[in-house]
Parts: sequence; C-alpha cells; structure tokens
Amino acid sequence: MLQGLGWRNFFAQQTDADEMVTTPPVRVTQVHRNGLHVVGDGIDELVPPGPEATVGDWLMLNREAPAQSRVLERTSLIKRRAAGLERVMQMIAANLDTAFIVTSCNQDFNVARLERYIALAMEAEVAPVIVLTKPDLAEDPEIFAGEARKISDRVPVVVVNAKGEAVAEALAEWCRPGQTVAFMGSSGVGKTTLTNALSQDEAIETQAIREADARGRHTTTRRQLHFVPGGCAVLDTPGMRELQMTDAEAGIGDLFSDLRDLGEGCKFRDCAHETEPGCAVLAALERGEIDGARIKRWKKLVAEERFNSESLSERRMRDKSFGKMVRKVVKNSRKK
Ligand SMILES: Nc1nc2c(ncn2[C@@H]2O[C@H](COP(=O)(O)OP(=O)(O)O)[C@@H](O)[C@H]2O)c(=O)[nH]1
Ligand SMILES: [Mg+2]
Ligand SMILES: [Zn+2]
Repeated sequence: MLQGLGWRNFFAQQTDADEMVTTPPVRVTQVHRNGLHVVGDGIDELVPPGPEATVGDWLMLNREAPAQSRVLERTSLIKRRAAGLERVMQMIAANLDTAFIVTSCNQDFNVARLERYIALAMEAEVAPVIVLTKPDLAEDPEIFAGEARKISDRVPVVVVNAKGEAVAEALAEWCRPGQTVAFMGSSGVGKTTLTNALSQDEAIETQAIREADARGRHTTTRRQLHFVPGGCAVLDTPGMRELQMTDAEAGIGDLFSDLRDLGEGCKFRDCAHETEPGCAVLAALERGEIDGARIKRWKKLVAEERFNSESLSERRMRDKSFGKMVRKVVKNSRKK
C-alpha cells in the first residue's frame, strides 16, 4: 500500500517500527491554506497547517498534534523564487523522480524556457524528460523534436498526442510503480490532459472548457498529486509564469556541462567569454564547434542565477561599497 504511494527504503530508514505505528507515514497530496491534504495507509484527510511541507512530502503524522508531524528528509526538492516583491523561496514539489517538461509543437515551444525548467530539475536531481504535445496539430512535429533533442544528450524527448491512446505507453519507462512524476510547463500545453490519460479517467478538468466558454474557464490552479492505477504518483502543476534562476548553479552547470568544461580552459579564471584573450569558449565558437545562441542563453542564465543567489548581506555590502565609492568621488570632485 505505502509502496504504491512512493514509500521506499530511503524514507523507511528515517523511522522505526514504533514510530510507524504511533505516527504513521502519510504523503502530502495538496497544500491548502487551511492545511495539508495527506494520504496514507487507511488515511485520506486534511490535517491542520504546521509542518513546513510541500506536495510530495512524507510526514510522520502526529494525530494528536498534527502541527508537530515530522517531515522526512527528501530525495529531491524543486523550488523557485516566487514572483512578487518579497521573492521568497517557494517549494514546488518534493520527492520527485522525473520531471516531464511539457511544451507543444506550436508557438509555446521555446528552447530557452525549456532550458530553465531543465536546469531547475537538474539542480534538484530530478531527471528531466521533454514531452512534446499536439503533434497532431503541427505540420511537421519532427522539426520541434529535432530542436528539443539538440538541448542535451542527457534529456530524452517524447512526442505524444496527449489526447491520443498512447500516452501511458509513451511515458511507461518513467511511470513504473512507486515512481513519482510531475508535469511542468506553460498553461495550455496539455499537462492536465496527460495526467488524466495516466489516471485513466476524466476526473480532472482540463482547459477545454475555457475554449468553449471563456467564463467557464478551468485552469489548474493548484498542485495536486494523483495516485494512478499503474502504481505511480503523478503531480499536475499549474503553469509558472516566471521561472527565475536562483540557487541553481549546479543545475545550469549540468545542463551546459560542455560549455562549463570548456570555460575551465580559459586563460582568466573569471573569464566572461566576451572579448578576453585566451578564451577557450570563443575559440571553440570560432572553430564552429559550438552554437553561439546557446552560449548566449547559458551566459544569461549564469548571470541571472548569480544575481538572484547573491545573499541579502552580500547585496547590502555591495551597495555599501558602492555608496562609499560615490562619496569618495563626490569628495574628490569638491576638492578640485
Ligand atoms: N489536439 C491536441 N490537443 C491537446 C493536446 N494536448 C492538450 N490538448 C488540448 O489543449 C487544451 C489544454 O490542455 P490542458 O491539459 O488543460 O493544459 P494544461 O494547462 O497544461 O493543463 C485542452 O483543450 C486539451 O484538450 C494534444 O496533444 N493534441
Ligand atoms: Mg492544467
Ligand atoms: Zn572564456
């Protein structure tokens, strides 16, 4: 039973037979303002808020004092910096095995955005897989598939009609019993349709209604973990409008490992690969070995990640020394 929810040795090792009885393990399937929806052996209920948990987390549920339930160490955690002024870190999903990064064979397809999702997944040590939907609506889906395959040898690409019969088969390799997978990507690309296809029912409303009647629109607004008949856990997510890179240095490095490795050969350790002499990246570009557009996207992600990950104190320090410099300049100009 628990295995079907994704329970495995990694979690079992964090508890013992006593605790399994007194505070049984449950998995968080939804996070509400008024609590966490959890599912376990004979348990399917909303527990009051308290433990800092996200969808996919395992809790040792303390029924007397639910707020004191213990969150088990995670195999993975996908997070992002929330949009808005405060820019707090937001946990997206815990304990995922595979992130299906979904885009369609149409204008939604965007290599730079796919790379953002992939870096985020790689950072969390979740295996990314690109899923290309709506091949039935495209003149030549193979063009999209070709572009997607060029992104990385480490990221498989699956082309599938989300409304067709072959979804479960196409994704079977990653949806084995006990596995946890998530669909991520922009709104309207077919994430809920894919989740439904795996669930083998139409329990979850897709956006189709929206196309018929704009007011009756239904988009996924909440992340929800579904347990599907094959024995895997499937997370449907709403589209994330903004996907800023923060604390994702390793993920970006993994995705662009070829460029990162090349950069180690630059003459200057802090080479920006712009105009520096002895730049190994520019040399490879000149030899036609690497793609200029890809270098540009890589540099952009690296710069953004550095800026966002700079801690508040580091930023203050920088502002302070900037202030000092300004005062000095002003003073010097007064002297003249
Ligand atoms: N023809 C076709 N339509 C699709 C495909 N995938 C999704 N759709 C449609 O696209 C719309 C948005 O799908 P939905 O699953 O709600 O997207 P989500 O926002 O990513 O969850 C719905 O009308 C789906 O029926 C596909 O592969 N082919
Ligand atoms: Mg949806
Ligand atoms: Zn360089």
